[in-house]
Amino acid sequence: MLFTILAAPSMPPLLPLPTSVKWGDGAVQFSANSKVVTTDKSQKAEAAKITELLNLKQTGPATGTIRLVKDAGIKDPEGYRLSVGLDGITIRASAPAGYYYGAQTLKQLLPAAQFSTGAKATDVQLATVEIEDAPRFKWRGLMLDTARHFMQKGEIYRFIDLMAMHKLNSFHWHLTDDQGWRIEIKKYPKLTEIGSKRKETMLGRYSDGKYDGTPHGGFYSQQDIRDVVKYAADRHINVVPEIEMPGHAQAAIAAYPELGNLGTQIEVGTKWGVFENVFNPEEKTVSFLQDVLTEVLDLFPSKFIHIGGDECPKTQWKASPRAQALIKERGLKNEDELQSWFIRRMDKWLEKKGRRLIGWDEILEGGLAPGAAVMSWRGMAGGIEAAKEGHDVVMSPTDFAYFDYYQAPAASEPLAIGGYLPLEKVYSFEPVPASLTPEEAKHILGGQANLWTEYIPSARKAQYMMFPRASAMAEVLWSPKSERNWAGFQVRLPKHLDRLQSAGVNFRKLDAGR
Ligand code: TNX
Repeated sequence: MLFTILAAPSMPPLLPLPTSVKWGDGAVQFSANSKVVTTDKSQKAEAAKITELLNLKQTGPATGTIRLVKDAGIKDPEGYRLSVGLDGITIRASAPAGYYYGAQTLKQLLPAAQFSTGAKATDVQLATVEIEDAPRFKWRGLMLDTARHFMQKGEIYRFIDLMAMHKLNSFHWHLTDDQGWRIEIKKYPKLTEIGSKRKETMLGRYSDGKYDGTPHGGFYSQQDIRDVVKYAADRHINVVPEIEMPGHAQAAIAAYPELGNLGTQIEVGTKWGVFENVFNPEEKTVSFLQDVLTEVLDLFPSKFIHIGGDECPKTQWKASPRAQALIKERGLKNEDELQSWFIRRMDKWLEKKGRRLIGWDEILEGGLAPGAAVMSWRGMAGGIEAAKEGHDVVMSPTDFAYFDYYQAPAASEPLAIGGYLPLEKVYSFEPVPASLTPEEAKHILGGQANLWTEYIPSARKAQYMMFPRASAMAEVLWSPKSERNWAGFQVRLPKHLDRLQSAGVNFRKLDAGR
C-alpha cells in the first residue's frame, strides 16, 4: 500500500476533501492541449468554462480529452465523479454544477502554478484516481460587508473566483449599513448620491476617538450588480443581497430624513457600532423599502433575500409619540412586536413575489414570520430555536464564523475588531447541533463565514482575514463529517496555500512549526 503511494507520480492534496478518493497505481498524461468533449447540448456552456478554468491551449489538433458524461444516477446536482484513468479523464455529473466542481477538483491535481492569472496549461503526469464527491450542505456561504468599506467590482470578482475554487456557493453581499449605502436604486437616487459617501472614517481603535479626515464612498451601479450576479452564476454561486432594516439604516436616513424618527438631517455614519437612528415604522417607510426591494429582486434571482433585522435599538421608537401611536393602532404590545410587525410585512411581501426572507436571528424576537429563514450569528441558540419551530437556518455563529476576529494573538496581528478565532477553531465548527432531532436537523441548510469590514479598508486585508480560514470553513461545509480531521487538514494545507500563493492571494502565513 505504502509502496503504491510512493510510486505514483503526484498525489496533490485536495481541499475541500472529497467524499471518497481512490488513488490507483498507474499514471496518465494530462495534455495542455486537451479538448473538453461533450455528449449533450446541456454541457456546452460548462465545457467552455472548464476549458478556461484549466487554461487549456486551443491551438492545433487536440492531444487529449476530458469527457463530460451525463449520469442521472448522481442525485446531487452539485455532485460528480472524476475519473483519471488509463482510458482518459472523465467527469460524470447530472447537472452543470457537478461538471464544474469536478473540473475544480481536476485543477487541484495539476501544479499549483495553474492558479496564477494568465497561466497556460502544461503537460503533466497524473496519478490515476477515482473521486466521488458531493457536498454535505446546500448553503456554503461567505459574507462580505461592502458597506463599511467599499470594494471595487474587480475585487469582488476575485473573491468569487476564490469561493468557486473552494466550492463555496453562496455569496452574501452586505450592501447597506449605517456607514454607507452601496447599491444604486433608480427610484431613490439620493440613497447613493448622499448615502454612499461619508465625510471621514474612524481611525484605529474605538477608544482612540480619532478620525482620518478623508471622505470615503463608492457604490455599485445596477449594471455592476448584474455583472457580478452573472459572474457568480457562471461559477455556480448564488448572490444573496442584504438590505438592512429596520436598524443599521443611518445612511438611508441621511439620504431621506423622512425615513427616520427624528425628522432632522443626520449624516452618514463615520464611526462603528450600533446606532439609534433606525427606520420609523410608518406605512410610507414600508412602501419605500418595498420599492427598493422591487429593484433588488429585479437584479438578484436569489430565492433568499436578506433583510438584516439585527441590532435595532428601540430607543427612538420608545421616545417617539408617533411610533407609540402606531403600536397601539396595530394592536401590538411593545417595540419588539413592532420590529416583528416590520419583518412580517416584508416576509409576506417577499413571499407574494415568490421569494423567501432570511434575516439575522433577532428576527425571532417578537415572533417570526412563518416562511422566514434565520441566520444564526449570536451563537447557535437562535438557529436551534428556529429549526425546532420548523424554520430553515444558516449557522454563522461569532465563535466559529466571524473572520473579522483575530486569527492569532492580537499583539502580532494587524488591527482587528476583537475576538479570537484561530484556524483550528474554524475547522472544529459543526453546523448541526447535537440537540436537534434528525427531522429538525434537516432545517440546517448549512453555514457561512462573515467578513465585516469596519477594520478592513482594503481587499488585500480582506484576503488576509479570509484565508486560510475560509479554506477551513469550505471543508467544514463541503466534506463528510466522518472524513474531517484537523491533523489531516494541516498536512494538506501547505500545498493548498501554494495554490493561493500562485493566485496572488494575501493569505495569512501559517505559524512557524506548523
Ligand atoms: C455585529 S453580525 C453585526 C455587524 C458588525 C459585526 C462586527 C451582525 C448581524 N451585526 O453589524 O459589523 O457585529 O463583528
